Amino acid sequence: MDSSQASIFEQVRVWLHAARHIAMLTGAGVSAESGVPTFRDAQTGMWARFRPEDLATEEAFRRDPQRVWDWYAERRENLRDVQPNAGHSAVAEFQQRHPGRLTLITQNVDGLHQKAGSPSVLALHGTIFENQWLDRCELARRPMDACHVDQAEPGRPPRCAQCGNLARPAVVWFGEMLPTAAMAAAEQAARRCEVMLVAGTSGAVYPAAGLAHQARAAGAKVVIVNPDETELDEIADAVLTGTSARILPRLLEDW
Ligand code: BJW
Repeated sequence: MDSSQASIFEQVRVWLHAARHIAMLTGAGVSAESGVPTFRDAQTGMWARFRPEDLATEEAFRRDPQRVWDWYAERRENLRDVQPNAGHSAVAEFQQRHPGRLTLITQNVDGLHQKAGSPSVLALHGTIFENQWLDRCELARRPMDACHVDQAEPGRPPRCAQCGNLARPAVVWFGEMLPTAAMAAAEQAARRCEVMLVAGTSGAVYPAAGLAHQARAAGAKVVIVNPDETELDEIADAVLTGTSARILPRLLEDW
């Protein structure tokens, strides 16, 4: 760390120390050092190999459920043995040491914050490990296991044996609303925090990225942790250039 980064780092530590409420927004980059690919990184991101509109929309699933199901099945398989990294652990330990002080908001669907021991996580884009019904109908109001998904053929998207409804991953695709309660809690945290930490996200996807704007408008300091430039840098009070597994443990260790 050069001397200018070191002084920004110390300034951010002072803001964090003084803050009664901290909001933290994380994205795919915080899981990169656990071996999970991001979406938009030029060489390694998933969108370097796939087009989002072919995979992460309801239209794509309706057009070719098997293709989308296979993509999620492969990602679920790849995530099975993945472990949280030092960044996830630092956040979880901070939340445990300071109950109620840091509201963790994630766009990630990989469950690694939860696996690291974060006691509370607002998961704005759902979870990759669960399914939900594609369509609403009388039978589909029942829990998934009541609808005979166990009769699905291996490797095929499960269908309700009674009504034919398809199961889909319980994630938020483009054009879909975010879970109302999680989004409301995230917006409240953005409005009341004194520091908004934004780690491992390109800041390209809304309404999640808008939380940093809301925090800034309400008077919070916005701090970015990322090895590369992001779309939120221009509204940031401080940019800490580096990876989350390297920076977060030092940023959040006890004063
Ligand atoms: C590291 C690192 C290391 C690397 N350490 N860092 C306003 C303006 C413009 C558009 C819109 C708008 N409002 C809504 C929209 C439309 C759309 C949108 O945002 N589009 C933009 C892309 C243009 N948003 C939506 O459609 C959302 N829904 C919605 O708005 O509904 C409203 C509505 C109204 C009325 C009717 C109906 C609806 C839904 C968005 C859902 C996003 N879903 C996905 C897929 C989830 C499921 C899955 O995983 O398959 O969520 S897309 C993908 O992007 C995923 C991510 O959560 C999300 C954000 O990506 P993230 O996490 O930032 O990853 P990357 O790859 O972009 O960045 C990684 C970063 O890590 C980089 O910066 C690296 O440098 C960094 N990094 N290594 C730290 N070691």
